[in-house]
Amino acid sequence: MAKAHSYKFCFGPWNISEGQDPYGPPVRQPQTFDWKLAQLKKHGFDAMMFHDDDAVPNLDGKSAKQIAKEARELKKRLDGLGIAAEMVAPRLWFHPNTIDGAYTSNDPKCRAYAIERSKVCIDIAHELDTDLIVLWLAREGSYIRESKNARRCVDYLVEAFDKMLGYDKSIRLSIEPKPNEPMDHAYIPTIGHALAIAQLTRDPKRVGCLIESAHAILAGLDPADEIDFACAFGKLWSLHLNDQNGLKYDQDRPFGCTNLRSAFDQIRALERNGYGKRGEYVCFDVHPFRTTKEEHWLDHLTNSRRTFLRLLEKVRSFDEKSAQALVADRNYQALDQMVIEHLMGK
Ligand code: XUL
Ligand code: MN
Repeated sequence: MAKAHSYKFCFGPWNISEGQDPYGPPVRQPQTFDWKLAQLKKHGFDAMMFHDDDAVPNLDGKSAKQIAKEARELKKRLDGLGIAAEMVAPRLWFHPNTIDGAYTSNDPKCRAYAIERSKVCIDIAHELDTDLIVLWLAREGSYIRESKNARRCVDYLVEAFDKMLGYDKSIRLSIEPKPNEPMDHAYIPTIGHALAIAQLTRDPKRVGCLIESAHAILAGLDPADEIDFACAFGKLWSLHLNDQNGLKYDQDRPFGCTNLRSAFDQIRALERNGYGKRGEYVCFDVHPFRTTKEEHWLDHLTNSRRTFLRLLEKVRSFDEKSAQALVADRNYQALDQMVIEHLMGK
């Protein structure tokens, strides 16, 4: 294991959500952005992650000058509170121009919109002093295979990434794969796909990835193995820890909620790769259960952080020497029970 280090934590304004789902309206009154910011530091978090329009609301109707001014004002407020901006992500799934995809839309005008919007996102990131652009490619996929040419869509994606990399030589793109939802199938469903497409771009060194536990599980993969795989390439630049109960809609459950052992294994993978030592954050992309009352509105975040820190102790106190002796003896039955006993405690 690498030498012990401490972790920095992060969440996004959308993680204090109001409880709407496809079948029902919000059940909590929206909180102000200022309130969300104030909670962050108070509860042991260090950074906030942003969609471009979390940072500058309604940006499609605003001039470049106005956007820069609002982003600079936000940066001042963040500085005043001692909060860093971890990343900025272009929201490429809301506007009418993104109905049939953004970078991979069949309509050239819509593809051009997506690229322009991504450049605005980069400008905002610049003002907020982060070089990390996260790309959750929400609508880059299809509902039916015949509607798009998947081969051409790879070219469109590379073209869009190249335009962003060329627009600002200091940014890094961190692709957040997800296999489905809202699409039937996404074109970049796993970390393997993200790192493969990075190689086709003009500057592969500046294209990495972000792993979300729930997204890996939805792809039928083990999040801990995905972490090790990305780290083997030095490409894990951000992380959305949460949990997911099987192959359903994206649940964004609190970290460790469904599978404590998997959460333990994810932290073990982070530890052995020294994740966080180069300034990377542990972000929790979690949502409250719809039943959550307003007075308990932050519990899914504070509990995820608490579970992470408790499991980190478990990882660091795991008897590696005995575990390795069992591995050498190929006694995985005993190793399995050893992990279970360790997690249960005495
Ligand atoms: C969607 C998701 C997003 C991204 C940021 O499933 O995880 O919230 O993390 O755009
Ligand atoms: Mn996410």
